[in-house]
Amino acid sequence: MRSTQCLLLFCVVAAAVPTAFFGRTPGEDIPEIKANDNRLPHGSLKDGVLTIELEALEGTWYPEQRDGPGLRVQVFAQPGRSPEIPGPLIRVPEGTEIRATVHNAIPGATLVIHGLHPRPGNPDETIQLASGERREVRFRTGKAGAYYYWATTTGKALPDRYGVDSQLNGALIVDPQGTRADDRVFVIGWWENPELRAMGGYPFTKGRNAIVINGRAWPYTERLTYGVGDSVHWRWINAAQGNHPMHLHGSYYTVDSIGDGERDTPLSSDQRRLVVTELMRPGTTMSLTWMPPQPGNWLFHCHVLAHISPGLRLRPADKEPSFAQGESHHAMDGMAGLVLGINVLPSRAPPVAKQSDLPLRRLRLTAQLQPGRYGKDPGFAFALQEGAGQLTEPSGRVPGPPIVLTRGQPAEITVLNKLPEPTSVHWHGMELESYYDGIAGWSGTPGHIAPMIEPGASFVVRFTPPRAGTFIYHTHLDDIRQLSSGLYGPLIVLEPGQSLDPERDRLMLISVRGPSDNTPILLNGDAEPGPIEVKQGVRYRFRFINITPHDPLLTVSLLAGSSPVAWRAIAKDGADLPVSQATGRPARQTVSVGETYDFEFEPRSADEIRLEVFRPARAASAQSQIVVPVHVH
Ligand SMILES: [Cu+2]
Repeated sequence: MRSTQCLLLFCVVAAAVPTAFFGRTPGEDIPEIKANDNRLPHGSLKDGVLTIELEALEGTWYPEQRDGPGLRVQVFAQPGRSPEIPGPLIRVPEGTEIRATVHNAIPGATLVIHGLHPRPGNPDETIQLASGERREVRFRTGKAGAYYYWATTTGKALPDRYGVDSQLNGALIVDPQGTRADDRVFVIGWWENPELRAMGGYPFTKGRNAIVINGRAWPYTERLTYGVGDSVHWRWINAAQGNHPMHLHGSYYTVDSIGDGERDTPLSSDQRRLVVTELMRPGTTMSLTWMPPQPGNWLFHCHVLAHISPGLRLRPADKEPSFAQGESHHAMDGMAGLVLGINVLPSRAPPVAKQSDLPLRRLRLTAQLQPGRYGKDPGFAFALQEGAGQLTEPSGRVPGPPIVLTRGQPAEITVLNKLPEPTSVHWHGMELESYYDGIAGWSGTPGHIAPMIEPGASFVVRFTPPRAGTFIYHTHLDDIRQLSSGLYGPLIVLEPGQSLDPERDRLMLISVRGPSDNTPILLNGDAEPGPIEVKQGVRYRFRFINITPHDPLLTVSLLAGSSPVAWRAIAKDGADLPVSQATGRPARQTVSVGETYDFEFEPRSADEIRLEVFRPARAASAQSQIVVPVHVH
């Protein structure tokens, strides 16, 4: 029954889309493309020489299910084997000579290959092959690091490719001499529907895209399994268009090196820092280390909601075979694209429960509905209550009220859902147990998986914040709509004995107003906020939060005239910066989606200054900035 349904759905979908991009024409013989998990290096390595053959050809790719929509794309392949996305992994020790025979087997297309050269390298050094042409290239690797090769048949630059040649990518990893690879390599790819793109300005959350990790989109991406305390090493390559702030749930990771494909720069111990979100721009790479502290199911995903929305699926969400079987599986149905699922197994030693001397804090967070707040669309808002205390004004203000907790003090937050639809709350940046992480149908351990919070129901969350800093709470269900409708707020953790001083502690939360496609950005809920009043000689802590749905390149600046004033960096994503990085610097910072940054600012003179939040335009009509006068007294 099920497979018949799938087949039927596939036929309906396949019939509705043009064959120019989708699948094979009947009778045509083009190979099926497999997903490449980048475990097995290509070629034979002998006496310091790697000999490989790379063939560029056309095939059919199934980024979702094998019986889902297929895409006709160009790829790299090992002759005689199934072509793969990403292309064959080239992985050798530093100093190896690579002898690659490349062959352009794409009919009627000129192939321009980048990246088959020593590192650090020149991005303009390319190899051009006419259709049918074959050539041998020889080069020595150069410096160890994570790199990639890529090609185009449309003459485009890497961040501009989107259609038939968007998957001509492969990883090129150069290992330091004498080391054994214990890492995994992930290549981000993005195929975008050329017909929809040609229409211009269409909301790509409603388009048909394939944004993939190693050739597959969520929930068909690989499941990774680790144990608590393992030292996990990953190399990420963004061989695609798009800015992707990559967010880890439930714990921090450390970025060990960053690169642009031609150069890979290891960070010294002084330059490394803990993050829960790190922005990857088009064409960049990063290597990271992560030690899972807690068992259970976790996610690593892009925080640009358009890149993980089910609306971008090739098979429209309403035509998806449902994963729901009795209990909710929001995690499978409700996301797509750039999401990786991780199962962490418990360690053999039982965890040592830390007792706290501090009394349990009991809070209640209520999600409420405000009909007609955004024209025909309702607004959503959070209200907060502590113990028997007053509910914060349920006036529908966004952001939600700050939840202020204390490091080391256990908190119990009852999330009560008064919306007419299910919801779920994620405690962004918080190190907690998987069950409370807020991904309905995923968070938790086998047999103990967190549900959605149904209308009228509540869900009790328990955690003890292990560090003081700036965090976020936000919905993680029907994300684009629920988030832009108002379900988010700042989550601040203070050191024991401290209280939030609204004079010195300035929350700067950036979000959007309402669920339309082209909605303005807000600073603390306001599109045109009033002046900021500060006093000379007083030390302020500015806590910046970007919880917009799709604005990964927001930049905040404190300017005097056209120049930034000075501030001191304190923390990123809730973790204090190491002393070597907690330094004074020009007051300008890109804050990507899902990042938080804390800066200390002490006004020194009564100069006229202003705070600017700059938003690179996504669409012609999107408002580009918020400018707030800062009055120094
Ligand atoms: Cu993304």
